Amino acid sequence: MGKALDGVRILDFTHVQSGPTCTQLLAWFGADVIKVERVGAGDITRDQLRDIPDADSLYFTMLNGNKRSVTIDTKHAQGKGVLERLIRDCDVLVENFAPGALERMGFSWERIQALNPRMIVASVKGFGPGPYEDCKVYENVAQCVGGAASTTGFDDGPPVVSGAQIGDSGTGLHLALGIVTALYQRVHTGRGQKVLAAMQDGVLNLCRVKLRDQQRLARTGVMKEYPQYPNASFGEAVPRAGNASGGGQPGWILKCRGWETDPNAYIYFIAQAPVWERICKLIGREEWIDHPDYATPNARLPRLKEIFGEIECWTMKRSKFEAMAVLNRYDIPCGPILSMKEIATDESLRASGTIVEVDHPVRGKYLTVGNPIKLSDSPTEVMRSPLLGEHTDEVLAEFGYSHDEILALRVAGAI
Ligand code: CAO
Repeated sequence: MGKALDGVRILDFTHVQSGPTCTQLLAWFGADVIKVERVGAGDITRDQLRDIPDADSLYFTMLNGNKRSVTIDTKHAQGKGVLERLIRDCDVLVENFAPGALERMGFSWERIQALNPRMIVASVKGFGPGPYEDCKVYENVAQCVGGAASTTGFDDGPPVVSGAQIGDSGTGLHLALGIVTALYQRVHTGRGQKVLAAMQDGVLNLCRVKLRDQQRLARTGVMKEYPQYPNASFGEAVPRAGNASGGGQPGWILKCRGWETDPNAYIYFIAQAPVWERICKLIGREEWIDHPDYATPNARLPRLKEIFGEIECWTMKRSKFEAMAVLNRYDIPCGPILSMKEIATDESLRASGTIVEVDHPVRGKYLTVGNPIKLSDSPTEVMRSPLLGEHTDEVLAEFGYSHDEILALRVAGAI
């Protein structure tokens, strides 16, 4: 079966996490992703957080599957020549260098356009245009400047960053969508364009419910689904909401059996209005079904702490999986807190291809997260990450270089 992006050639200048997430997705959809790396060194993550000496790190291998690796010294005159040839015949150039690095290499938008007017140039940067556009940015910086950190954590503690890499991988996802959209527009216009995904913007996009809340707070001075209500005061900015649900149905994390020793013996419980009666029956509080203090969602808002306390008395008598099984029987939305250990061995995630084991010639078998987006006509086959420069000769030959020319480039230190 063919792949959705068959025939799309991507010149991949990305490194670390945000850009590689994007190009790995495009590779899973069938694009030919040619990762350009520094001669002798490669993507810095190849040797960051190593667990096996001399083997590419999991940081690298889990973000660069299904790609080909070529090494080119883009500051070498002959290396630049090779790049020009690649630019002429590729569809997309993706990069997440520090601001200005691509221009310093000699590849401004104008220069790339002159070489290939159909080329789409896609970039991740920390910030969009403005006072910080020249700044380097990493994941947690993006979480802080995009509104996530100030709204995550508990009211009596400092701002907290999430384990979900919404700054890096989240922005990579945004960029991938921008690229396929630009490819689609090119079908009609025949022209390439610039695609920019700024990490601050990407995080803010994922935090838009908090900007919603900022405006509600400014208008009404209170947000009744927040744990601060009714016993604590609100300030001028959206506070940290602990584990409160970000939507219209109240939720909280509740202890389950074993919580004293197991840090993940908890379940997320949503007191969804349509199943309120079932919740009351299940926990043995039938009198709440019609009681005016509990019968309606609005009446319950000032009593959420008490209500979740009562529900917790029920969940604490069960393991998180037992609670999940019973609650689902009653159509009550909930989710056990799964540890990474549990996720790594989850059979259904393996069966669906969301967790995949691949074999690497140096490190052996490793687990990776497969394509979370499933296309019925474009199935993903997750493949291992390339070794540094593994495909330099192969790719250069495809772009018309003879064996002798490749040898000469190598001797000159350009590849
Ligand atoms: N051959 C020769 N030189 C190369 C090369 C190649 N194949 N590939 C890269 N380089 C050079 C670049 O040209 C650049 O040189 P100059 O600074 O002299 O122009 C140099 O390598 C370093 O690039 P960089 O500035 O992007 O890398 P850094 O480690 O200093 O910064 C990062 C890393 C991530 C902070 C920065 O790239 C950045 O802010 N990127 C945009 C935001 C982003 O994506 N952040 C997420 C990263 S994941 O947490």
